[in-house]
Order: sequence, then structure tokens, then C-alpha cells
Amino acid sequence: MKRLLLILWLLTAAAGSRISAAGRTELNQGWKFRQYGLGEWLPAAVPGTVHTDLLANGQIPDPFYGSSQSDLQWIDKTDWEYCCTFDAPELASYDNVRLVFEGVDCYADIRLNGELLHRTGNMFRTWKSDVKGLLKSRNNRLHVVFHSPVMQGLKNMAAYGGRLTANNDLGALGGLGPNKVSVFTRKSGYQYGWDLAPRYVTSGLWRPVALEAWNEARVEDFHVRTRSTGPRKAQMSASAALRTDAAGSYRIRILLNGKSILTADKTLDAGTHSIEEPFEIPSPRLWYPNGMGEPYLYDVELVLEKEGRELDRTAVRCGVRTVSLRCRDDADGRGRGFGFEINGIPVFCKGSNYVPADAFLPRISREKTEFLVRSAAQANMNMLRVWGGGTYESDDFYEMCDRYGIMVWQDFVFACNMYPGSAQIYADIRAEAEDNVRRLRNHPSLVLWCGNNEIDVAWKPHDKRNSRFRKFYTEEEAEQFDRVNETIFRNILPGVVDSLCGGTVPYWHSSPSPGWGLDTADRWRYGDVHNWDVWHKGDPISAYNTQIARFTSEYGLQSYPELSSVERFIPEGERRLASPSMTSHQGDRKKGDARMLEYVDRSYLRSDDFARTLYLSQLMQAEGMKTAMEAHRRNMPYCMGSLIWQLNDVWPCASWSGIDYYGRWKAMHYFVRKACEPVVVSPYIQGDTLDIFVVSDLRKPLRGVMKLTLTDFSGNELKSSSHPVTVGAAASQRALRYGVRDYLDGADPGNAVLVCEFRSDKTAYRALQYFETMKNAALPAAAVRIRAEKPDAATCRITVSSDKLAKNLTLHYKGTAGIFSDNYFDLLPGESRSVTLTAPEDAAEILRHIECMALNPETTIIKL
Ligand code: BMA
Repeated sequence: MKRLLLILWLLTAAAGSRISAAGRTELNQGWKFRQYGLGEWLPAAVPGTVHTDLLANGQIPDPFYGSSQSDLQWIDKTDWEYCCTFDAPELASYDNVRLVFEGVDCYADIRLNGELLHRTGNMFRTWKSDVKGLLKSRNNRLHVVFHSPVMQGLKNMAAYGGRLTANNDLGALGGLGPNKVSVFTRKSGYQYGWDLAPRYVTSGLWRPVALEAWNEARVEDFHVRTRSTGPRKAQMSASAALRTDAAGSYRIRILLNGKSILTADKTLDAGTHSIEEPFEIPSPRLWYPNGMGEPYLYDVELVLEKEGRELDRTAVRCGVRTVSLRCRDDADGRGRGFGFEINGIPVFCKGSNYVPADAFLPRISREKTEFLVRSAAQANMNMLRVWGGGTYESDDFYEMCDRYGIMVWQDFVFACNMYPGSAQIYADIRAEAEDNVRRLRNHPSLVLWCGNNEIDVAWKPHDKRNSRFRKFYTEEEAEQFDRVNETIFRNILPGVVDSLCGGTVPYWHSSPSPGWGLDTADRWRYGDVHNWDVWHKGDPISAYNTQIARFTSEYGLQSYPELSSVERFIPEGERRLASPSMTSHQGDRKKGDARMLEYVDRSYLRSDDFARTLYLSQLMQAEGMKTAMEAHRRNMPYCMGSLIWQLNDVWPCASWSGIDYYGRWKAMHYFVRKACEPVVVSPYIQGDTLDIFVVSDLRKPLRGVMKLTLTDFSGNELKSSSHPVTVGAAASQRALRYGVRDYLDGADPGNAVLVCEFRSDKTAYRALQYFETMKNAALPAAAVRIRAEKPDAATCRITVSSDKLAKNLTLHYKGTAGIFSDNYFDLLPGESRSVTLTAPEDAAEILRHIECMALNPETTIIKL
């Protein structure tokens, strides 16, 4: 009855609030904000940030447009206040009422009806308080004062007594001169500026605010874990925290997909109790990563009863799976392996790094999150690494990863810098870790907790002379950091993961791993590696073929977004390289555009045309990422993982992403989709050797025939041959090897392409190999024919064909390339290819607006 009353109250008093579950309502409506103590109150969004509230009220220009970043740095040096008023007439009938702030960014004094509830200072923690005695039936006032995170950061720094290396922090842009305050506050590092992000240090209630009310008893937390799996049964364990108002006899029931599978009676005192119940799932359907099997999810519910009455019920959607990280010596004795096993089966991890999908976290919609995770799955990826300079992502993100079979490597939010330590800081970090590990531990997709991003590789605890950071500190300070790092990354964080996940999720202390306690001379031999020899050091793209690690968890090349995206954030007169606005959207301040163009020049003839320059940057990046992904896969099982830097963007900019801020796939994402297919034919040339590999992630061997055809760019066949090829289950096989000069046998390398086609089980897998960089190739004048048809009202099928080789043909519809089912592909002479586009317009209208570009210096477009 009381639950019913609460629901009625939710529907009336809090009209407009989202009712997420019985007994809980979100207090996200009716908020106002202003600069602290000044001016009029304006409407505010919760969840939200000051920046986005100012934007919504027309008080500031779009923070992403042009060069506005530098004009908006005052916001983070200002104090702000938020308030809302609400009625709660029915809550009087509840014995327990709790107010929950799921995320407060960051230094806030929170008051309810004048009473101070919290002084917060960590955006990653959840803040709860019992408010039964404070609530009135009408006119409750919530008031939150946000202190400037930057001014508080300066105070924290002064109290700490010194600066800390924080290389990415753009303190100077923020008006702080050499002072870098990011590491003195538990906030997402990228907000303070990074080479992929602007500097927008936010404040706000960035996650929901909710009231929870109940009588007698409540299920506070529910965790379902897989202890072991087998074909006949899975051994599971359900644990929960129960809160009871009175001593008595309670019953818990566990339901699996709606069917009761366990009942247990408990005699409990008043208070909080931990219970754990083992149970079995006969003939379990396991959760598998994308490409390996179905990511099956079970609904598991816990019902708490007393004397036949239901008191509370909670549900989780989880998967049956085991995960282990293999770090042992392997057969070739070359060092320590690094690879994941899911349900006892080794899995090659193909994927990317995930960065926050917006500089303003609360405006990332569930749709955008789903689009990004789905795009990863569509590109045949099976892993995303949530990078430690970002955040612990939203529940939406992990739900999508569960559903699409994307394994998540989750960094704790520490990156690239040294952090302060003290008893108080450690307690805060422990609470943050507990909140987040507890929130995320039911997700089968989460397969690794990692202590931090790039701290060990900079600090090098066991290779002090080569440390990039130690030289900034005295020996005494350095020893102190050794202790801080040891405490946070070797003690607190793994301790929390172990105690809350019960051994079901591995922990890795730092990515990359320079080898804690091991010789660091040869970094390719063990652990995970971030390969920035290409890009930051300037090595050629071909170096990816030989720089093979056990697991490369970062590597990348920058590109620009396509023109239609650039038009959305760069004012008209500035759409050229090195304009002030373009420069403010290039985060790699030291090398940036120059490095990108250097890589473009190595392969392509540069153009004065802006749109073509953007296109060339994307091709260069796409070829690079394809080269690396295939090289890593060819070296399976020595190498068992390849994660591109980076999947997505924080804001519209030049960056290493494969999908731009507006959701347009760059050439890279199309190329990577191919390079990550379950079976790839992978030819490559090193010196005078041409190797042709077949790599398969399938769990059965493949037998077939490899047909090689060498043709010139006009379609004249120069030679062909066929070869039987067998590749084992989940294996990489060198199928054929030739000397390049012998193979070409006098053919012009600048006018020849080798078509490698492997046919097996009625499926054809194809790859093309060129013999010259494109700037030296004799790309012909090509006549490209385009047709448009409407198979149904929403879709348009575009068919393209070419008389000669059309290299990296790209289609744009109303200026946009990244919305086709395929793009940036090579069309062989005489070949025709169909791609689809979602567009309601009729075929003639679509055809009229289609534009087409290719690498060939001359391309004639014929619309049919
Ligand atoms: C890696 C990341 C980020 C950075 C990226 C590109 O090291 O961990 O710190 O944004 O490189 O430079």
C-alpha cells in the first residue's frame, strides 16, 4: 500500500520527473542557477554543467565554435549556485527517506532546507544522506553552491607545497601561467585540456539527483558473479547487502529470467547485512565477445520478503562468463604473454580506445553512446579501452557493451601525471573506487580494471635513469612518489577490485606496462605497449609491420574531420589550414598539423584544395591503422591485442579518432572494419619480400584456394595463379611468399595491383596490394559512373563503376561522406560496387547531390 502511495506521489507532485523504479524518483526538474550571489536566477538542467546552462540561456557563444575557447576560461574561476524547490507530501508515511547525488562536479556545499548535507570534492563519488528528519511536505529547498574548481585546485596545490608534473593540463590557456592544478582534484583530467580536448573545467550536478524511500527493509546492492562455467552447468554466486529496520525472519528469492531458482530464509537483526548464496545455471548460455558467439544476457532478480509480504526487489542484467588475463611465460620463452581468455578460450582483442564523447559529459545521450558502441561492433571490434584521462562512463555505455559484445578495459581515472597522496586523499580514492567498481561489477563486458594510463611508463619505478618525470624532483620527493604510486596502484585499487569482484575481473596496474620489477630494456616482449614511435616519434607507417608487442593498447595517427563537419565549427573565412580557429581545434600543439602533413607527404601528392587536404589526411590515417591492425593480427598468438587510439572525439577537432564528434565515420573506420573482419587476407611488402597471410579468428580451420591476379590500372591482366591454402582455427598463416622483383617480372610497379582472393566455404576474402606509394604511382584518368535506385522509401542504393582503377573513391551526399555503408574504397577497372545510404529523397534528387572524389588526379563523374 505504501509503495502504491509513493507511486501516486511520484506521478502527481513530481510531474515530469522520470520514475526509474518503485521507491525512487529523480529530482531533475525545476532547477535554477546563477553566479553565486549575483544577478537573476536562470533555468538550469540537472544533470548538467554551468557551461551548458550558460549556453542554453544564451549567455555565452557555442564553446566549440571558432576560437571561443579562450574567451570562456572565466567560467571555471567563478562560484555558482543552483537551487530547486519540491513538494513531498507522501513521504511522511515512509520510515526511511534518502537523498542521493549520483555525481557532483565537484567542490560543492549541498544544503536541504538550510541544513548542510555534504561538502563534496570528488566528481566520481556518490553522495547519500538520510533526510527523513529534514523533509517537509511542501516547499523543500535544495541549494548547491559550487566553488570554483580551479581556485580550489590552487589552494590544494599551495597546501601540498609544490607543483606536480601535469603535462597535458593547459594551465596557461586557463590563465594560470605555469600552474597546473588538475591533479589536485578528483575530476576528469581531460577537462583541464589535453591533446584531444579543449580546456573546459566544468561544475554542475552531472548525474541524477534522486529521492529513495522505503519501509522495513531494502536491498541495497546486488551482485551476481560467475564462479565457473562448463557445458552442463555454471556455478554462480549472488551476493547482496540488505538493510533491515527490525529483527526478524526474512526470505530471499532469486529469479532467473523470471523463474524462481533459489529460496533462502534468514534470521536477521536490525541493521545492514551481507548475504551470499551460491546457485547453479544448468546448460548455461554464455556471454561471448562480438565475433566469438552470442553475448547472451540473463535477467536475475532478488526478492526480499517477510511473512509472505514482498518488501523489496531488485534486478540486474548480467552474463555468464569467466575472464582471465594471461601473463605467464609462453612456449617461445621470449617473455611474458598478455592476452585475455573468455570462458577459457583465448581471444584476440581488436578494438579502440574510448574517450568521453563530449567535453560536457551530461549532454551525451543514450543514443549517441549506443551509436558509438554499435559503430565499434559494426567495425568487427570486440574491445574498447576506457582511457584514464576521461571518466568512469555512464551505465548506458556498459549496458551497450554488454549487449553488443564489446569487452571493456576500464582504466581508473588517473593519467599521465604524478598525483599527491595523503591519508585523506587515499580514503577519498578508496571511496571513489568502491562506488564505481560496485556500480559496474555486474557487467559481463567489463574484463579489466587498470590502475592508470601511462604513469609507470613516465615514472619508471625500476628504470629510474630513464624516467621522464624523476628529473623534476629531488630524491626525497621521488621516494615519496614511489610510495604514493605503490599505495594507490599496488594496494588500494587492486584491493577494492579484489574484494568487490571476488576474483572475477583481473587488475593491471598501469598501461602501458614497462614491466614492474622486470628488465625494461625490451619493451616489446611483455605486457601491453603504447606504440607512439609512429606519430609522436615520427617513425614511418611501415614500422608497424615490425614493431610487434604482446598487446598494443594504443597507437594512432591524426586526421581532420571531413569538410561538412569542419563547416559546423569553423567560421567561413577560416576554413583553411593554420587559421586561428583551425589551430585552436588542433590539440597536438607541438607537432599537430605539421606532423600530419609530413605523413601525408610521405604517401600522397599534397593539394592546395582544403577539402582534398582533409581527405588525404583521412586516407593516410586509414592506411596507417589498417597496416597496424593487420600486422598485429598476423603476429597472433605472440600478439593478442590491438587497440587503436582512438574511437571517438571529445569535441570537433583534428585528432586520432576514427569517428568524428558529429558521428561521421572517417576513412579510418571503414578501413578498420575490413582489417578487423573475422577472416582477412593480409599481403604486405617488407624490403623485397611480399608475404601473403590469411588470418582467421574463426574457431574452425579454413581450407580454400588463393587466387592471385596481377593487373595494370587499366584492367589488363599481367598474370594469375591459384594456390591451395589451409589456415588453422584462430590462427595466422603465411600462405605465400615471393620476391617482389621476381614476382613483378618487369611489370611497372607504379601501374600494377595484385588482387589476392581467398575462397573458402563459398566465401571470398579479398585484399589488394600495390607496389608503389601512391604519390609515385601512375594513377590513370578514370571515368566513374554512378547510378541511384530506391529499394525502399528510406534507403538509396548507389552503384558505382569505373573504366580504370579508381583509387580511394569517396562519395559525399550533401557534402557528407561518413554516412554511406562503405566509402573510400578502391574500384578495380571494370568493377562495379553498390553502397547504401539512408535518405528519404527520391533517386533523381539524391543523384543530383552526390559528389565523388578519388585519389586519381583526373576523375570524370558520369551520373546515369
Ligand atoms: C596517449 C594517450 C593520451 C593522448 C594520446 C595522444 O598517450 O594516453 O594521453 O591523448 O596518447 O597523444
